[in-house]
Amino acid sequence: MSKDARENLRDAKVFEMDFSQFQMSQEQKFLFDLKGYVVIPDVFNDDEVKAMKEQVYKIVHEPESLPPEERTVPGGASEIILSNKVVKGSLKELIGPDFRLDNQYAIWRKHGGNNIRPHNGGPMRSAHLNYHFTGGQIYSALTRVVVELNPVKRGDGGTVFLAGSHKANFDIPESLKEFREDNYESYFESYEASPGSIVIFSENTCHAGPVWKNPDQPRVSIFLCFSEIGTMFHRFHFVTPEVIAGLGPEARWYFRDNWPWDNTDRDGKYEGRNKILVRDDGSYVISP
Ligand SMILES: O=C(O)CCC(=O)C(=O)O
Repeated sequence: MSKDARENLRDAKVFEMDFSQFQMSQEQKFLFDLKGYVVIPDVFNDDEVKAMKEQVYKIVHEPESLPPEERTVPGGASEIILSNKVVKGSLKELIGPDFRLDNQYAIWRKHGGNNIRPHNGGPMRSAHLNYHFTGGQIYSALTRVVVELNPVKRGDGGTVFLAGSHKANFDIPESLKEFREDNYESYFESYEASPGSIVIFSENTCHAGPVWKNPDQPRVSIFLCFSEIGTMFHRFHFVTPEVIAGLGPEARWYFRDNWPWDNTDRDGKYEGRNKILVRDDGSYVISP
C-alpha cells in the first residue's frame, strides 16, 4: 500500500462483526449436528419478505428493470440477510467467527419446475471439506442458508435431506442418488416453512431439490452458501462487481479475500487478520 493510501486510513476504524444478538439454542444445534439441517421460523418479517420477493421476481424475469447493484442477491433488498442476527449468529456457531460468502442464487420455481437430483453426503472430496465435530464445536465446512419467501408445505417439493448423511462413512449409494419425480421419500426428509423462515444445512448432507408440485404458488427462495475465510469451494459466486460495490461495510465483510492471515502485517496493527476499515464518512477499504 502506498504512503498516501496509508495516511488516508489513519482514522479509519476496524469493522467488527457483531454476533452478540443471537445464539442458536441447544435444540437447534443438536438437530443440526444430528441431521445436517435445521429450520428456523420467523427470521424475516413481512415487509422484508415482500421486498426480497419482489427483487427475486425481477432477478429471474426482468433483470434489466433493476439497477446494476441489485441484479443478484445479496445486493438491494436481500442485503439484509447478511446483517440478520439469526443468520450471523448461526453461521458463527456452525463455521466459526470468520466466514465468507462462497456462492449465491435465487429461484422462482413454478409448478413442475426443475429437479436437482441428490448430491453430496458421505466423505467429501477432501477431509478439509468434511463436516467435523471437535472439542464440543461444530465445524460445518460449507454451509447453505435458504431463505424461504413463499410458504413451503410438506410434499410441495422444498429441499429434501438424507438426514445424518453429512457424517456418513460410506459413499451414498447410487440407488439413493437416482433422479426421481417424487419427493425422494421414504429415505429423505422434507420440511414445512412459513415465508421468512430459513433452512440451514451442511452442504455435506445429501440433499435434493425435488420437482415443485404446488400449482397455486411458486417456490421463491434465496440460496446463500458460506465457508470459513480460508476455504473456498465454488470457483464463482456469480455476484457482479457492481453488486459488491453497492454493499455497505457489513455485507462487504462477506466478500473479503480468501485468506485468514496477513503475513505482511509486520507491526501487528490488524492482528494479521482480514479486515474492513471504515472511515468516518462511511466509506471503507478491504484488507489493507
Ligand atoms: O433446489 C433445492 O431445493 C436444492 C438446492 C441445492 O441442491 C443446493 O443449493 O445445493
